[in-house]
Amino acid sequence: MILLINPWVHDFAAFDLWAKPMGLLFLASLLREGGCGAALIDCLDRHDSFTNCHPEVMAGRDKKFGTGKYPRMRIAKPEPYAGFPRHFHRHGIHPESFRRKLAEIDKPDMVWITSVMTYWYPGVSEAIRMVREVFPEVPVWLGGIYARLCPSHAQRLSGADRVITENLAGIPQMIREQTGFSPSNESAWGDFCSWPLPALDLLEPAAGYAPLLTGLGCPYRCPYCASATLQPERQRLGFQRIMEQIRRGQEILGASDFAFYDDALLLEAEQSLRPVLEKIARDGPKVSFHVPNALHVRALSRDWCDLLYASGFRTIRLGLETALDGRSRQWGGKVHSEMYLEAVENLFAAGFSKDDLGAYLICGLPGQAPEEVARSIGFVRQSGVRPLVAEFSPIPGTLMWNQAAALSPFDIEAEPLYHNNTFFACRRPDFTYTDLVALKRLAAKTNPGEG
Ligand code: B12
Ligand code: SF4
Repeated sequence: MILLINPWVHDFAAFDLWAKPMGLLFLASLLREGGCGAALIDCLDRHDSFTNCHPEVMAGRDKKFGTGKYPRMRIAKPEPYAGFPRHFHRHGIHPESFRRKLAEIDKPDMVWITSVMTYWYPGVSEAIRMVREVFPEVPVWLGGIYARLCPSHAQRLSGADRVITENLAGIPQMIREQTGFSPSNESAWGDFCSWPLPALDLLEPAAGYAPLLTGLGCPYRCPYCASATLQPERQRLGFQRIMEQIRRGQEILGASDFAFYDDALLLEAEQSLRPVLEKIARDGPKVSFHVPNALHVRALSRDWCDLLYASGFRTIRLGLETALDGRSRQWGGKVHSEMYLEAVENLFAAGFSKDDLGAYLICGLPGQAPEEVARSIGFVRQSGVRPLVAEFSPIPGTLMWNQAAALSPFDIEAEPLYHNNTFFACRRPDFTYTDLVALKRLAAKTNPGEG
């Protein structure tokens, strides 16, 4: 049996914006299909009763559409954040609850830990330390986004026996070498379209929502994004697989809210997502879809917007990044302002209200001036949409990484904590942390249409 662990988030702030450990859920289903048992401990379970009753914990709280606040405990700030004027927290279950869950489980043959943001590595190391206390001889493997973007840091500091950076195709062979057990479904591992459905039954049933992934990769190469490094190949599921994911989310979790994790949900979706949404718009089921990761604005033609509305999309985020067309071209040209205005018109005409919509604007990129962001905020507000400022966070392996490293007064190459968007490591004399805070306030200040 392999024990899968979704570790804590150590951060200034974290909110469960439909965040589930999708990678681990797919791995669990691959393992089971191949004949190997799998169990999950989710340190980010918001409804853990031991945790929410514990006097040291600020309890979690449910919010709209299945989202919510994680339970959290104030912890000491890591040294690189000394002097940064924010409190620091461990988000997720109480460590004692984690220890109890480990103690209740039969000794696994291996422990697999995932990782998401690079700057969340302290939660990963803490989980590995505690696993070692309970199962000192069990091999611990670490995979996921931090492991792939910062492999040498993870090898040195995570405490894992092995850091996995390889494509899943090679994992069955590694399992065989480690345990002597051969998964019977070896050929499925390397092909996303052959993966079994994610093991939603391992999530706590009160989750309230289900994650959906209909495709991997993105055809664009925006210089600040790691999509191409993490998922170099484009693959899309067909009608049947997507419908099954939705049906199982309803059956297993009782979910009526679904969040898409795709990097490029609406691109090349004519033969995959479109027929699914057409069927749902026509015959049900009545569900709500949310897209916390931005949609590609260029895909939002009138008929796509009508379809999104009719099939139950409720939270739409648009990837605008900047309203300055020159800048946009420089950053890969995924959208321009006229295209954006047309998309917004289509969304409103389809029936969406301003409460459903938000447009991401990236803030603080190398070379960008605060006035550019302020202008973009004004432009988005004028269009009737809520501007959402996303602080630039430098990501290893991206086209902009070297520029960010040269610009930042902090050692972002040696210390992943500096990749934290809240910390804003690329602050500089002509784009200060105070500028960033002021821009965030400006974006939050007035309601759409009032600016
Ligand atoms: C969905 C998503 C979100 C969701 C939630 C994600 C979550 N689960 O918590 C939401 C919308 C909330 C989100 C928010 C943000 N995100 Co985000 N997000 C993603 C996205 C698109 C997909 C992640 C995912 O679930 N993939 C699908 C699963 C199947 O893949 P996976 O987890 O990698 O797992 C696979 C392998 O890694 C492997 N694996 C995983 N674990 C293990 C373990 C073992 C042992 C093994 C063998 C294998 C293995 O197997 C899996 C199957 O192949 C990625 C981009 C990407 N393409 O990865 C960005 C990404 C992770 N996000 C990123 C960023 C910057 C953010 C934000 C900071 C944006 C912002 N400025 O606001 C916020 C921060 C959120 C916060 N503070 O709470 C960056 C990461 C930056 C970093 N420094 O690490 C990414 C990489 C995008 C980018 N810009 O390049 N995000
Ligand atoms: S379009 Fe979005 S997912 Fe694709 S590379 Fe650009 S930021 Fe990343």
